[in-house]
Amino acid sequence: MNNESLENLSTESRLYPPSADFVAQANAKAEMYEAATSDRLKFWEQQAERLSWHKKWNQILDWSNAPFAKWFSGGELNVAYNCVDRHVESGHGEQVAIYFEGEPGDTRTITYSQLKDEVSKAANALIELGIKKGDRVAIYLPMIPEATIAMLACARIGAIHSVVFGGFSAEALRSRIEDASAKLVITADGGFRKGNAFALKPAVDEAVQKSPSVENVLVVKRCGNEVAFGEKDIWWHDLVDKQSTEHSPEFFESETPLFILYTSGTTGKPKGILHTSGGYLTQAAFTHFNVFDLKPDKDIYWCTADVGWVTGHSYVVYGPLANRASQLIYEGTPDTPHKARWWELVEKYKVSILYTAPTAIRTFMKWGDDLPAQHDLSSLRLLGSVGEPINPEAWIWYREVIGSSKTPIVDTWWQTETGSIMISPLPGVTETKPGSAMRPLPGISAAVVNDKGEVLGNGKGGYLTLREPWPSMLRGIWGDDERYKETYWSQYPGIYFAGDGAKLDDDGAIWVLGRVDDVMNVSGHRISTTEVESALVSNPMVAEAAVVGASDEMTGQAIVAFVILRQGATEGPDTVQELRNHVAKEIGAIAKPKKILIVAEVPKTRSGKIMRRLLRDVAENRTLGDVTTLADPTVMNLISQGMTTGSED
Ligand code: 7RM
Repeated sequence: MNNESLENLSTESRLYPPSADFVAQANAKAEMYEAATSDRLKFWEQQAERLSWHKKWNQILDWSNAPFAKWFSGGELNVAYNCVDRHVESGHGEQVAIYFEGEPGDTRTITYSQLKDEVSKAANALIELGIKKGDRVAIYLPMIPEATIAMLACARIGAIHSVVFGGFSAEALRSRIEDASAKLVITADGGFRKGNAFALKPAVDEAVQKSPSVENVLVVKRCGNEVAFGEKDIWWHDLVDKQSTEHSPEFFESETPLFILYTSGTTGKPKGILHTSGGYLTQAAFTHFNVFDLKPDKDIYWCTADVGWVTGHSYVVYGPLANRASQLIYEGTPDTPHKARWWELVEKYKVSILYTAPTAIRTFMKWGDDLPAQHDLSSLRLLGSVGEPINPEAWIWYREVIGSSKTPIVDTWWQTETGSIMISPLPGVTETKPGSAMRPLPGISAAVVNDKGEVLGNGKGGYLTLREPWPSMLRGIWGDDERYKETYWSQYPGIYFAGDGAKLDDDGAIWVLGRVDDVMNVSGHRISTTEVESALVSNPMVAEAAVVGASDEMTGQAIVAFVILRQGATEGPDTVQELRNHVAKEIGAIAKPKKILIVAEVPKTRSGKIMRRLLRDVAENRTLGDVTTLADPTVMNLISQGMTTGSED
């Protein structure tokens, strides 16, 4: 690795202090930073107390077997009890936990008391199928309430869930079932997406045929599409509906595994990221309460992530339910039946907190301001972003067009591995800069370092590291302790390396620049793809940009940009030249893209992250690498065709 600090950085001087009104009511207080600095473990111990424990812990943190942490060991709790039963016991059984809206427009409203009944019945059903503490259950479902219910039912009986995103293939499902030796698969006949029923069961049938560990398949009827039924298959309604609503939760030791979530690694084999109970729930609940400023009696919260991603685990299921949120779950895509569906939902449910990804924000920017303008979005009081660096211009658009120029924006940096948000503004406390995740949360110790691991000061760029264990950290990679140590702890011994590049500005605010392999080297200058993308998006014609470094004989790497124009902007003879000059003006001549292609789409993973690897293949005229994880594999054909006609000078 080369740590030469990032040069020619663009500067962002706009500042957004919290409003006096927001400060007056905010959950988070500035004193939290001092409290956590003066006694970090005591701070986390206090956060653990927001949960209900059956037995108190003996030790806050046991790091004697680093990098395998134990948090709150000796303590006992039930995660599902914390997310459901205790709210009913405290008199909130009639509060709505989930407002469900299916893509076709069907709706369900589930109160905490009903959720308790459903989770108890599902837990009893799992027991009837012979599922015991420690068994692995694969969940392959659309975004319907049963996804949440199935996860909580596993948690309730101490089984470990492994949610596999419903958009993944039979082979992706099979390899995950095999790696975890799952005994049960919970799925549905299908789900609704883009106006149609898409079948899930055939992929499960194919995967299960080659998975000897699977004893049963529990099938939710969602779409009513025709499905083949074999001897392992059982309808959810046949088994779950007849169960008793009574189930007494058992209490499990704090380090009891809660879930495995697979994430792609540098090799082909996905990594099963392992999370456990007490520490995970503590930090998920703490961050959800403070970063989203949740007021359980007033807010309608909506996190648009699928439960197939970690964001869906921590901020659709565990964090919000532990905090007794009322939340919206929407099954479908944002453009069905029309491109204002999300804004219609915000108006209909009076959503007050919205948490989504930059890719969605940039898509809405491209679709134009008139769609959100058709709806009353005045219920929104806080907006969040996650998944990728958010370009300053997209941040400003989000705040002005969606947030009526009033709402705070929390740009939250974290990973599947970190389990919960790590770096983010605290609304009501932090003065934010558009595009920066700002500072580590109280209790979190992060630093930007050079390749020797030396901590860098303000104004410098390097690698993002986490210096101290945190409660919701991964406890390892399922079945592969060596890979865990090698992947995260070998770059800088004793310190967690996140794999992201970051810079500190002159005030010490953190700007996450994306994965380190997304940093280009042009004539010896390290330039981040994110910064060039943000410069492009700051031009009013541009909705989205994806930038890669292509090998170049003269300069080592040359900058190639793929640009999507905003609705209404048309490409003129000078557009490409104008955009190149614009980048030179924003960042410096060194960052001027050698080549710019105007395209209709860029390749993205199903969770919305740009796949620069494929764009590099195109830019370097190579045959395309693996496209199986792309949300839409056809976009690559269009881009490759454009490459041969694209302009260059
Ligand atoms: C939550 C999630 C993790 C990677 C991470 C970063 C990137 C996520 C931000 C971000 C800049 C952000 N988990 N990332 N959030 N980059 N600013 N606010 O996305 O495991 O799927 O991905 O995502 O590169 O390492 S994840």
